[in-house]
Amino acid sequence: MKFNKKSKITLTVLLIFFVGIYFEIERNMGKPTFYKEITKKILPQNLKDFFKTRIFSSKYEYMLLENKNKKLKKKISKQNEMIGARNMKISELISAVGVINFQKTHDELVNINEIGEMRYLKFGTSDLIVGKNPNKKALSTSYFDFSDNKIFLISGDGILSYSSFENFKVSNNLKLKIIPTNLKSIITDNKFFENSYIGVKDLKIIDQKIFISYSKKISDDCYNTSILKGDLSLEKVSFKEFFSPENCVSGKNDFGVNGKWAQGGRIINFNSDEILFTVGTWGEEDLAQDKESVFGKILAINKNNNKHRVISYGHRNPQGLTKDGNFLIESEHSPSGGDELNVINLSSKVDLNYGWPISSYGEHTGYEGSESLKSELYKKAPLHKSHKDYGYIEPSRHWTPALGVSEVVSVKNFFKNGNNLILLAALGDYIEEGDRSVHFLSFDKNYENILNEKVLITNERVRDMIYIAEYDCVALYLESSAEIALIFFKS
Ligand SMILES: [Ca+2]
Repeated sequence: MKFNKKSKITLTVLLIFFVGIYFEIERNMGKPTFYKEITKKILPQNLKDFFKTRIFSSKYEYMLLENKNKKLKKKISKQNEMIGARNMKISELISAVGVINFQKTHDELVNINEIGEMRYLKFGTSDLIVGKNPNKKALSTSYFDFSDNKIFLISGDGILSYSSFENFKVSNNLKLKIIPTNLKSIITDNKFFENSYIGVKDLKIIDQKIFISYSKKISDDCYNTSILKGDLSLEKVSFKEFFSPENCVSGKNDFGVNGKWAQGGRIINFNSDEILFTVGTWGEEDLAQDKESVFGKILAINKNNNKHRVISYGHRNPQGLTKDGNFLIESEHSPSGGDELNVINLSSKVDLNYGWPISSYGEHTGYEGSESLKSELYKKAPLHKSHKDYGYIEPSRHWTPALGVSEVVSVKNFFKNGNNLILLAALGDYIEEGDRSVHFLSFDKNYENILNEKVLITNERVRDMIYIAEYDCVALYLESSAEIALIFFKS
């Protein structure tokens, strides 16, 4: 067959025209366009289907999946809202009943080398249902303290209760009595009552005063970690603002990472005038190096006038804190890897700077695959693999992969030779990495070296831990399945 010049030009023009149409339709697939309106009218359905499924097959399938994904996301968020509303209703009903029921689920003797034999008891509940780690599926997050021979427990969504400690020793079925509070009138942020990162962060009783730390919403998506305080009573506790900074960190801060998990929030007694309080960075990492800012710090706060001073800084997310004489032992979450255990020597003359976010053995996360955000993060926060070389204090121990470090307690006078025993709780997911466990760390006399590390696997995220000297017992709150565990040392 032979083409003349005219038909060649016509064919070329037609080819360009159809290729143009193909790309134009492909480009606009899934969007409401002018062409779509026309094709809708002039093309029969079977021809439309043919084009969609054969000619534009991959793009068409992608579009279908994208639509499906959007619908599913909408459905999930609606269901989460419904679950949130139901949880609030259940919490109200439980509060009206006035007790939280716990049943004994476990009672055995365990033996750890160089620590000795211990009795390990567990009590579980199905009455507490609000978890404060939405990703890791904590069934219920709670915190507790011991005072006047009683265990006081507060759930992440603010249900306060107590039981005498004797009951834990003698009964299989425990009823923790609920103490009514005014929390629902103080806290108007719904996220506080839902499965979210927003909620109670610690409970501490000092001299008949009850302190709770919590994530406080200052303005839209802008939070800090604050403290409420009330007079301890078994009938009703009225909380008032105790420590509430004006500043907050926005979910859209300069670092571009929404760091709602980095809140800190631990409270311990410091001296007759002050408490100690840990505050995380909430994702605005460079605030840890700014001495004027409360974020990324361990603060001493006056019990009467609420004035604060910085004890140490350069912390990311200090989740555990305990005091032994002139030493503070602090645990701290890094983003990915590089969880730290730090010793803070209060009699030391050096600047108590622990390096975040200039030095860290961890790496950044939360940039969700965006290489440009990642390189921005390392420009602002280089995470050098030495603290000492940059003038900061090295951690006593760091863990990669991370343990998900939580509370630390000091078990005083455990070793006859003057060495020190520190227990560290771990959250995380993988027991083979040391997560979901309690770590028994033996330090020498002045907390200079760790001599030994033994692990008790709980196979549950250990959120809170207290040492009860009167009973030589450690109490754990296990958040994966809402259990209180007690470990009695057998000396
Ligand atoms: Ca550090």
